[in-house]
Amino acid sequence: MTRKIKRSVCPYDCPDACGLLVEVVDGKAVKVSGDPDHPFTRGTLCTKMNRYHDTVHSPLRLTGPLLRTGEKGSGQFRPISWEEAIDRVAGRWQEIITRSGAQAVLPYSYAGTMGLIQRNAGHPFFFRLGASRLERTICSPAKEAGWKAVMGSTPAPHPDEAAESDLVILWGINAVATNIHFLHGVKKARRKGASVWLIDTYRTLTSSVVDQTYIVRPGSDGALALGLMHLLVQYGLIDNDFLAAHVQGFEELKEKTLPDFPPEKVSGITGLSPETLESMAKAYGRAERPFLRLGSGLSRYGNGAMTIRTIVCLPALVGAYKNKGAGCFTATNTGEAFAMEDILREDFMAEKTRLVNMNQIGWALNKIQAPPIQSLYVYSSNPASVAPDQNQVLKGLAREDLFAVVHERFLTDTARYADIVLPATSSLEHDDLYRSYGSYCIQQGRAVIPPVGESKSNWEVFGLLAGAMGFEESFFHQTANDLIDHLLSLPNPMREDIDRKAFEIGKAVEIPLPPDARANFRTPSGKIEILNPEEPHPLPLYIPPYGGGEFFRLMTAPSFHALNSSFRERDDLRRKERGVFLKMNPEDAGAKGLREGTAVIAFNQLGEVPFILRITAEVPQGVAVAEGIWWLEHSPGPRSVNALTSQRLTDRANGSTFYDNTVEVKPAGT
Ligand SMILES: Nc1nc2c(c(=O)[nH]1)N[C@H]1C(S)=C(S)[C@@H](COP(=O)(O)OP(=O)(O)OC[C@H]3O[C@@H](n4cnc5c(=O)[nH]c(N)nc54)[C@H](O)[C@@H]3O)O[C@H]1N2
Ligand SMILES: Nc1nc2c(c(=O)[nH]1)N[C@H]1C(S)=C(S)[C@@H](COP(=O)(O)OP(=O)(O)OC[C@H]3O[C@@H](n4cnc5c(=O)[nH]c(N)nc54)[C@H](O)[C@@H]3O)O[C@H]1N2
Ligand code: SF4
Ligand SMILES: [Mo]
Repeated sequence: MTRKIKRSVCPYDCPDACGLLVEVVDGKAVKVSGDPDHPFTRGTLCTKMNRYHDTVHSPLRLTGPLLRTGEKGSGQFRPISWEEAIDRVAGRWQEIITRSGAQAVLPYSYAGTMGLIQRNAGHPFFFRLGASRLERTICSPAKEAGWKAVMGSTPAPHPDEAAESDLVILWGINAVATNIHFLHGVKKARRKGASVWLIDTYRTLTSSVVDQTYIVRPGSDGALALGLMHLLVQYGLIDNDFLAAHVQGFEELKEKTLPDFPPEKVSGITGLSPETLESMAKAYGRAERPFLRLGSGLSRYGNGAMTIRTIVCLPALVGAYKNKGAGCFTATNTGEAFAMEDILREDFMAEKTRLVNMNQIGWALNKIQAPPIQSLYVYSSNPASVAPDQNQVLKGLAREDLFAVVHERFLTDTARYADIVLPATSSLEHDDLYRSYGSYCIQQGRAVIPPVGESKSNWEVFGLLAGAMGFEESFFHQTANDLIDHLLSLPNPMREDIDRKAFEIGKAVEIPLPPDARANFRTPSGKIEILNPEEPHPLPLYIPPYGGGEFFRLMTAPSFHALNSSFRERDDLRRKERGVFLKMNPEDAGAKGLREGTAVIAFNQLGEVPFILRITAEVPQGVAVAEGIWWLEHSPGPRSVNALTSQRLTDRANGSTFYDNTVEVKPAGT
């Protein structure tokens, strides 16, 4: 028996990017724990990853290629060899390309793994093929756009600075579920006397770790920020020296916008009382080091980018951006530490091809465009579950004339619609390079166990497909390790001062923040741009969200026990979650005669979805909450939450609007 402890990295789309210690016995992972030497993980993992070996060695893992034998969606397949699978894919693509051109092929991928190599392995291949391109904006591009409009490419503060703050505001983030290691610094601050607030649309798990939860109406945070700025000016709680030296456009905002946002009006929009708004403004204005941690939920609205942009202006008024332990954290820019262009290889694209927005895959698969999409290649994503407007997505995937290939670890809702399923490795079985977007850590994650069954990594599969398509560029015939070595051989100013020795032996290392980060705002004017002449609206303003015709605003929030549709293979986690629930306020349920624990249907113009009702005062009136994205096989009916979400995009950056939908609710069977 051989027993070894090896280092690895959590590959999931989570800001923490934890370091793992994996105990390997005879080529199998038997235990996974948090790396005590990882600066952000500090030895603890979330509930999902504590038993990652159960995911890696799950009996549900796909272990060989499959060919469809039943109807699309039925999940009936027969095993085939890798050779046959690759021949079939390449053969069918050659036919399609001859008949209609390569743009009839569309890749669909997102963040099943965050590793830079495996995540992006398809980009060079599909650029070289001349396929249609996917606009990958399902997560939070509107949040980035909102930050950028004010702060340009200014780096975020170090997340642990929260420990030095005297007022931490978790704004639209359920950190207990989605950013648990950030709470380390928050708890430290609280022990030293800091106040901690949560601003959300309902009381989440995170409410139990803060001093104050402020419940706002969905999509109203932009008005809240303007209302707080109005009061800061009224109370004289602004930093005039900082504004004069480092901020562009405060006077214009003060003259033209803020007078329109007195507490009474803002109360009407947000649902917070004028007295609450006044006490919030005083506490914020008087705090010495207020630290905002913004989630992405509030950016997934028709007004999402403007909401973030407006909130990002708030710390400028009190000069918080100059102080350690203060300011605003949205995400880190660690991706700039690597030559991404050498991974993506956009230069392989002979001419710019059509761009299809991934949030509108439902329309794209159904709309007859020239050339229509005739083949979809899905990897590292589960669009049948996670993409909005599930009815349209499933209708498109069910098209008999669509040649669908899905490269997956499990037989997901999407894989069930594939003509060919290819088995994917897990992160413990392939080589990669990781960077965190919630801290400044980077880390290598080389394979620690051999592939399960005949599974292959994204990188290997694209190598095989490149060979079958006759691509001769040497790029396609290197290993993932060759590419990692190449990237690490290129000098980069961000990696200059890292602890190289630790990095080379597989430990996580931190990229040091530039010493002048606080004085040097990386915007065109060199100032914080409250007024940004490049924006369609040069000054922030309040735009209402899209909403809809139904009574309840639907919050499609993350689950504590899963990550998007990942981890649904795990019986232990599903048992802990207990079911597919819709949470509603007691008054609302009472008014409709709905009872706790009964089957209900949430519906709108796009579709209907069955849930089990949970009645709870955690949810305010007029809001319904559906946490988590479930596989259909575990759902009470034939559709899951995204049958209720629309393909509409955000105000900037073409992002998703998962939170900007309304529903009605009725008892099941009526
Ligand atoms: N356990 C778990 N962890 C995850 C994920 C998961 O599904 N489960 N998903 C991962 C991914 S892909 C991402 S992008 C991140 C997601 O993380 P983020 O989107 O950054 O934030 P969340 O923690 O999901 O919190 C979103 C919160 O926003 C709230 N919210 C919605 N609308 C509004 C609004 O108008 N105003 C305010 N103030 N709040 C609002 C929701 O109720 C929810 O609590 O987490 C990652 N980590
Ligand atoms: N209702 C609702 N819908 C949402 C959201 C929401 O908050 N509410 N959040 C949205 C957000 S923020 C995001 S980011 C998206 C996420 O959407 P996705 O990125 O699609 O996320 P997952 O559901 O985790 O699916 C990832 C899949 O990749 C597979 N996978 C993992 N590693 C590999 C690999 O190395 N190779 C291959 N080929 N496959 C692999 C996994 O098995 C898994 O099935 O979902 C969005 N959808
Ligand atoms: S907290 Fe996030 S990064 Fe850490 S183990 Fe859990 S999912 Fe992975
Ligand atoms: Mo995301």
